[in-house]
Amino acid sequence: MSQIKRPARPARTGPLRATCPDDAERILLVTRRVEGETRNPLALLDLAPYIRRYAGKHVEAYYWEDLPNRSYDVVGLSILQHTAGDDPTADLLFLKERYGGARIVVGGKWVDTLCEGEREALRDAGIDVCHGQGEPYFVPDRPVVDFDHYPAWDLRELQTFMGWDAETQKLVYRARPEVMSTRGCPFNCHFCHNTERKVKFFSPERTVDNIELLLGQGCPEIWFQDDIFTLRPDRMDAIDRELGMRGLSIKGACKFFCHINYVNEKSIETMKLFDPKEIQIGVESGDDQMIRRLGKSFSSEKAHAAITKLLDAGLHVYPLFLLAYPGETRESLDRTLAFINRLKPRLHKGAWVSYYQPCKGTAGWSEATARNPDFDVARNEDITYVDPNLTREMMIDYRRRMMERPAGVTDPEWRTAEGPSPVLTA
Ligand code: B12
Ligand code: SF4
Repeated sequence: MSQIKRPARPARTGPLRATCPDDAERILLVTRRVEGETRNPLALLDLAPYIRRYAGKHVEAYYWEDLPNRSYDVVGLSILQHTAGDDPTADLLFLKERYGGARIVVGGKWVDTLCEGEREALRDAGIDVCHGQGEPYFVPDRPVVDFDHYPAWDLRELQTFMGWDAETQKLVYRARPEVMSTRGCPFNCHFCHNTERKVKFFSPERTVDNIELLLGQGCPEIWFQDDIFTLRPDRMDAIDRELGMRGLSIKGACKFFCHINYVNEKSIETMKLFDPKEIQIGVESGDDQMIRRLGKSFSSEKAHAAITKLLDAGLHVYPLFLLAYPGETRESLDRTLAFINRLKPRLHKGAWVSYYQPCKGTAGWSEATARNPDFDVARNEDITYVDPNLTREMMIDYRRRMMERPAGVTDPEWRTAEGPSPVLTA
């Protein structure tokens, strides 16, 4: 066992659901927590109770820094995306050594970005490779994932995922606000490695079970991570009704994403039911040609009109932009800056601007490789890719101006390019 002293849990607890016999196969699921990460590891929170319910196995889930000293039959590593500091292959070989005798398996979006040759090399090293959904890997007699009866998260996972508190410099127990009410996305943005085109909905009951669990753990707000949360107002309605029936409210204490193409009277009416603190909406660029290059199916005028409708309805919008995708020019950056400046007086905390990170397996990656192959993987606040049309200095300067707080605005929620994360020097 790790020597770490566990801080006390919050008093209110959520339900513990799945159980399994003592002699069941033992599975350990682990994932690295990116430095400074403050998010729920969704894949492991989903997989653990699913395996318990449908395969009756004993499952434990931990962050990498907290690996237990026990023996397991299977050890699974989940990787969403590896950052410059990690080496997934070295991690897998380390697990193989540390848990000698256990079957080692790797899964997660990172695996989906590998080519077949790279996956084969891992298999040759004695590692099982799960490409795609993990549920059928662990529960092979249920090859189609049962989304209708998908079990809700289990409190025990949340309790083993400890977090580092920068202020107190201590490990703390802290549930994060993220949930997902769907899987998959029907869109084809050229910067996104979307491997699940078909949208599958979890039941409203399961979504609300997860919300109840997080609220019970003291989460002050709920953040729906689905890019297409507003795709089906009837599903949002059903979640709202289920919350009401249980006497729960996340009104004024939730955030979600919305898509420009799904802003209409019905969806706005439903969004208002939730009284969201914030609606994030991916615009990505204010330049029509760049919007097309990015694979989005709307114009800048349509985006402006959609955001205006949301603001007119009294909703708080936080638009998201992606800077320096291949083909970006000073002129397209100027159009994006003008787009943001036009909206800025009505935005409660400005706009969020990410630097483009080429992701393997996407159209953007192929373009970026052809134009300037010298890039790495990192957080979207770091510059790794610089298009030949641009310089680092230009990118830093445009991002600063796009995120600048107007004179007189004192709202601490307004996030500028300088904070709270450190800015990379050119
Ligand atoms: C929601 C989302 C987020 C959410 C939550 C992510 C999460 N923890 O799942 C937030 C906003 C936090 C987020 C952040 C980031 N994201 Co994101 N995100 C998405 C999105 C839209 C959906 C992901 C999803 O469906 N999650 C649900 C879980 C359950 O699915 P899953 O992780 O794939 O897990 C399944 C399988 O992979 C498998 N599996 C997973 N682990 C394991 C382990 C084992 C052992 C086995 C057998 C199987 C297995 O089984 C799971 C269940 O079927 C995708 C885009 C898309 N449409 O796919 C991008 C995406 C995953 N994100 C991406 C990136 C780059 C990021 C960031 C790094 C952005 C950044 N630069 O800062 C951060 C990383 C944060 C982190 N370290 O976790 C990339 C990943 C790139 C890649 N490797 O392909 C994607 C594909 C988008 C893109 N840019 O192309 N993201
Ligand atoms: S960026 Fe969002 S909307 Fe576009 S394909 Fe990816 S998940 Fe879907």
